[in-house]
Amino acid sequence: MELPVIGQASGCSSSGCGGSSDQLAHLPAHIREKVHNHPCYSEEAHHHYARMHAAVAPACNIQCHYCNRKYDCANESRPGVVSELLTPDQAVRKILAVAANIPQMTVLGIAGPGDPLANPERTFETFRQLSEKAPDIKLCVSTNGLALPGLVERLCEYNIDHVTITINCIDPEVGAKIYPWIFWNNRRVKGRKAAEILIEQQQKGLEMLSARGVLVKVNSVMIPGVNDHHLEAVSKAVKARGAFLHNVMPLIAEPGHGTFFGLMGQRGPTHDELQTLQDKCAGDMAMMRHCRQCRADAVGMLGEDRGGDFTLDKVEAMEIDYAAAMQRRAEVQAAIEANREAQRKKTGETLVALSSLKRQKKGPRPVLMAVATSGGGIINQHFGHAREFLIYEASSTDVRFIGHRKTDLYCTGGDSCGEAETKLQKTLRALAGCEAVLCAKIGFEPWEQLERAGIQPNGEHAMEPIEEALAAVYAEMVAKGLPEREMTAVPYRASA
Ligand code: CLF
Ligand code: SF4
Repeated sequence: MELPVIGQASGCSSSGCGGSSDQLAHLPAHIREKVHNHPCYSEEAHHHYARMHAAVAPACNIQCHYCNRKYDCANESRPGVVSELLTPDQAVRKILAVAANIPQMTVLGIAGPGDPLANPERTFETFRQLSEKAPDIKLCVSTNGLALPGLVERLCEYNIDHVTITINCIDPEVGAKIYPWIFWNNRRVKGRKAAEILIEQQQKGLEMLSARGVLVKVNSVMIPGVNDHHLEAVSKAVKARGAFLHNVMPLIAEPGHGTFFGLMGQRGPTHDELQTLQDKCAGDMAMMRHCRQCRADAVGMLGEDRGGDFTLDKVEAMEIDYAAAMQRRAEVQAAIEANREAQRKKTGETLVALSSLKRQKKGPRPVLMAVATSGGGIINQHFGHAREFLIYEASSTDVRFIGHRKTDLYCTGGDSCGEAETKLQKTLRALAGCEAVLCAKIGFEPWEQLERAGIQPNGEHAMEPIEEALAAVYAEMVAKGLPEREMTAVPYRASA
């Protein structure tokens, strides 16, 4: 499946982090067409378009040490986790209902809760019905890759243009520490041999898909001390075999999730460790940095989950006129594209704010900034309503997207662990290392506390495009003189 799981299952990105205007401009037109409205394959698109997952695939053919699919919790947001397992017929009804109610939903992914290709009949029946009933929806699948080579033809039959393979290693010695077993040719294979077979199948499947022009994204779970040193080599290898994008995601491991890594106390990476590795891999490969490690039944924009609005009983009660919905979808998506084009032009013009800095011989140091947004590529969220912040690095050369931080997913892991913290304290912790936070509005108390923590709140750029506003704030900070500053490392930790 997509990200690892209760822990995570196998998730999905873009070169989007680089800058300012159209990140897809360098791609050939037919590829741009495939990714321009895919929220995972294009960082820019994730501000505007939504995806949903159909949880039709319960079984898995391997075991990952970061996965436990039994877990379900309203606050859970890791791949592999679902509230309702659906039949293909139920899934298609739900997808049509979501498409009618969320016109910016452009992609349907099957990502679990097990492995979609270990459940080929359920997966392909869902794709078959959808390709007939909702041909405007892009189809996407995420797999561990074990069964992939044998199913490439069927994936192509339904025009599935986007496939994610979770590849955590290319060395069986490393693999044996991540995968205790696989189910292969009707028997369980363990240890190094299991990893060898899995790696071979993953690489073969990747080559076959690339040869057919399918866009393959590779997800890798960064597991400190296990495969972190190895993922640069993975990035090179998958690029050589035609992967389009690499998504290095942090391990999520908590004892309460019941995964092997969680119970063994295996830690996840810090923000800095993750970013450093992503930057190293980026030398060879386009990187995805906006992944939200979605549940296998997620619905909505990345980072939000509207699954509760589309439970089976609610869907059954809905009257859906899909012909009318198609019309509305086309209108809404045309308006989004017009808006994106206008934003790109405006940002291109106003990034001029950086142009005087670019001319300096030794540019000023970069600055991390946080943004509160509810989508649309603009600063439009109240500080107190933000459940996550987008993190950007502004420098004299560009404004680049670094990642996102959830306000309730962080902990230093130290003595304060387990103590009751206010949401504001958690938010301050999540914003460690940032020097400014841009939002639509902010109250007096958080303003004071942010300033005390060395983070400058800024509500002056409400409703402005994100990159344009960040460039302007950076230019102002430089003009006032940037103080020396050290970064703080904050580990990932899923909330209890
Ligand atoms: Fe889903 Fe994955 Fe398709 Fe996206 S998710 S199957 S490519 S439609 Fe996206 Fe979610 Fe990250 Fe996956 S944010 S976990 S990368
Ligand atoms: Fe879990 Fe299977 Fe996905 Fe691994 S591949 S994370 S075991 S569902």
